[in-house]
Amino acid sequence: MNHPQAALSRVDLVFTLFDANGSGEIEANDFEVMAHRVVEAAPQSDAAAKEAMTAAFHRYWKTLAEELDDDRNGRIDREEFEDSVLSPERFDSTIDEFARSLAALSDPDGDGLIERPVFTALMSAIGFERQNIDALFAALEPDQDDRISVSDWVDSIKDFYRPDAAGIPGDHLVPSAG
Ligand SMILES: [Ca+2]
Ligand SMILES: [Ca+2]
Ligand SMILES: [Ca+2]
Repeated sequence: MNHPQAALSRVDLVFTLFDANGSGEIEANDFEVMAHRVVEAAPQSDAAAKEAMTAAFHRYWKTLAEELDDDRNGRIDREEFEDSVLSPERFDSTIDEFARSLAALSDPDGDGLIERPVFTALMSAIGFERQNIDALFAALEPDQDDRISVSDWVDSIKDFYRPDAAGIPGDHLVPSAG
């Protein structure tokens, strides 16, 4: 298999961010921490949107644990996690639900558009760096009122996890070397 370095860099970044409690491995607690942080960053959203986001995080962990925890110790180390690029189709529906929940949380008024402060708050809660968040926002081509399209963002989240995707907006999230 031939996976571009860009895809591996994205996977490594996701691993680092998902290790929200900094233990060096990904475990159930990381998803509790991350879900709490993300929901707290969306004060304008209603309870249903927050519950959907929390449920999507829980499903995400469940899928990772089922698919990647080879030694069944309840934790996923970096090596186990990198195997996710080998079988991306196993994560499609989980990532789809995650992307849609995150997008819904970012669009509390349901007009299909995301304002920059809302986007920045959510992406910061996930753990991305401000400069990378700004670069992604620019790549998603904000309109004259500085808003991006929900569907473009959903597409870019899903692309982010596609091993064969290269030169995509989500690559702006990966800190460049040096
Ligand atoms: Ca951890
Ligand atoms: Ca393990
Ligand atoms: Ca909106």
